[in-house]
Amino acid sequence: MKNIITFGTFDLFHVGHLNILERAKTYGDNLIVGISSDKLNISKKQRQPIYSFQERKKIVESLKCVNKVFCEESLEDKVKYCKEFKADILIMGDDWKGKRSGKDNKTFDELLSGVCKVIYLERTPSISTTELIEKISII
Ligand code: C2G
Repeated sequence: MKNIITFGTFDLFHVGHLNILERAKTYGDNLIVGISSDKLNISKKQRQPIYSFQERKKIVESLKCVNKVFCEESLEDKVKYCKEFKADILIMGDDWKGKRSGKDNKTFDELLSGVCKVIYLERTPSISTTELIEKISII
């Protein structure tokens, strides 16, 4: 059984989120999703998510392509999470390709070398939570 892991805030859930989750699932048998806590989102995006962690968790775990959801408390714990869930592949949108993050300031490839494979999938164009907030706020 191949375990796929991915992470995100998944705020104002939209088709870009759905696309990456459904495509990630095709790489294995179990899709495990780390959802950023409200606190982590504030440190990542300098704003409170629109939907609380509980609401975002409820939406993501309702998807038939998702097998397990957990709370991502810190960007620094990625290695711990990947080992805990015995991840074979980390899959992220390609906005993360080459991006350095966390206190180690490492890319996922550097951070997870020897832990699990890392694959980046093309982001869904022209949709993001930030754009949705901007569009809705001017209606
Ligand atoms: N995504 C996508 N296409 C979009 C928007 C998002 O493929 N139009 C992908 C992102 O690349 C990411 C996932 O959907 O893989 C979740 O996106 P966000 O909720 O914005 O999460 P992010 O802020 O990237 O948090 O530890 C990693 C972080 O928790 C990831």
